[in-house]
Amino acid sequence: MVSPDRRTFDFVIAANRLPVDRHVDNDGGVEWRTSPGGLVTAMESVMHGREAAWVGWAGFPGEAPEPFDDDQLRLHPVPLSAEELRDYYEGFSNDTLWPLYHDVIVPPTFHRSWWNCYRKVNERFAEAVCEVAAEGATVWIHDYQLQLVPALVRDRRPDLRIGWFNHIPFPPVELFSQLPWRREILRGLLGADFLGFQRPDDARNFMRACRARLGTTTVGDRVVWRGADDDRLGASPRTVRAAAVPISIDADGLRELARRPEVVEMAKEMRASFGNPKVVLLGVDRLDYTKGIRHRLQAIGELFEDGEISPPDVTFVQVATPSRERVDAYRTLREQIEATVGRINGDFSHLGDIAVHYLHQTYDRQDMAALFQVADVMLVTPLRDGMNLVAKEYVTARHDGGGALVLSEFTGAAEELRHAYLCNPHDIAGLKETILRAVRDSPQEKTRRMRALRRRVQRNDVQRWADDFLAALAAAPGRPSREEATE
Ligand code: GDG
Repeated sequence: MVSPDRRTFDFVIAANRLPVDRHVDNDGGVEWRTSPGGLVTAMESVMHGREAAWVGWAGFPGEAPEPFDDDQLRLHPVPLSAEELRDYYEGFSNDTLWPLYHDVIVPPTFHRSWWNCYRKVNERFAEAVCEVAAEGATVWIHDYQLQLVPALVRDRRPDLRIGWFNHIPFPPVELFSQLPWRREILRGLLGADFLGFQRPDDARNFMRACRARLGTTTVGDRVVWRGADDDRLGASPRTVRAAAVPISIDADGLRELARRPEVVEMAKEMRASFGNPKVVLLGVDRLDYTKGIRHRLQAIGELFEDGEISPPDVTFVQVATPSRERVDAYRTLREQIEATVGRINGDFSHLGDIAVHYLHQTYDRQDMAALFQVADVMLVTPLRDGMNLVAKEYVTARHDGGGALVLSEFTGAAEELRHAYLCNPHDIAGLKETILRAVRDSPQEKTRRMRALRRRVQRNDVQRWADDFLAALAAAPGRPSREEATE
């Protein structure tokens, strides 16, 4: 009999984090709880009824726990030391790749020691994947932290079908080319059979980078890849398909939650706690420089200054979830935002009437569903965002048909949510006008827009995303056609 720890699986997911969090109670008892998040929900639906393994970091540094089972899912922890966490995760992933892939909003930091650590950790993930993958298994790798894993897995296990999905944008080649290890990253990704991106432009950027930096041929949405160094006389060519598969949310689950009487009641209480204003404007973001919170506050501050809006009639609520607090750029951003909120409130709040409610906290799902229902106008104004799930959650949670969505053109979501009030967050005058339009348009106009938006998200939900990705992976050609091979 195969010992439970040596079992292998036909379906393997690899992501930086496992989908569970460890909780230690006062007596030292350990409990693993499913972490709330779209990826977990999406994967739950595709794993339904089949045994699968998930490879990822368990969320704390040092030795990793032994692999364990959570229902049908085998969880396979990958250890990261405190130094690796600093260099691979906070360093190379979040201070090199993240700013580089988000239009260089802040300058990326390049350190050779971070890169070496990224490579080493990617190898460890690849080994873990190979250990749990059965012969011919399907492997789905997630995100920018694991871009070398596809090729590292293929080298060891050519029998596997390998897919990778990028949750963040893929930058234009002019920016990508700044990366000292650009060729290694492209080769890493080309180990996959199928590469999924949020937008068609992201897939096109990737293919342009392959042409410019590796000299590969591309035919339609396929890259013809002849292996390391692109030696055209060498290894037999493979075809890698790169296409857009936009991620979405569990729309049914959220609608059901938002409709619960206790959530509807909670929304009423929240509105009362803000002083029952006529208009609540809302922002919900991880506290990240990509999300455009500073630009948004600039626009809101000016609208208060111009007298176009004022408390107690209008109030702005900003939830800024704590994020990456050990990275310098995030600490600086927090200080800037909190200084700006303080200044606006100093100038425009009155006793009992707050201009900006700033909440640097994490809320549970119910609270979020209630908060969305309180928002008359939702402000989603990132400078760059792979997709932005908050926009899709908002239109779904407003089951009463009310509300209005102001959405940045620089989000993946703007590709689909064309009925939102679209804006360019760099254009502060334009942003102010768009916010006012969303506040003042007729209820009929707003209802018309929200209905179209809700329908769109309902149709293209997270289940559809996962199904589309896996169908594309299963159909990926692997070998080029004769014409492609001779191009
Ligand atoms: C990356 C890409 C892409 C936020 N605060 C709380 C909370 N949230 C939830 C939101 C939403 C999620 O976190 C954030 O998702 P986003 O899509 O907005 O942004 P990123 O975290 O940057 O995610 C992004 C995404 O991956 C998926 O591919 O869309 O472009 O950057 O679900 O609701 N949830 C709870 N409490 C909070 O305080 N419960």
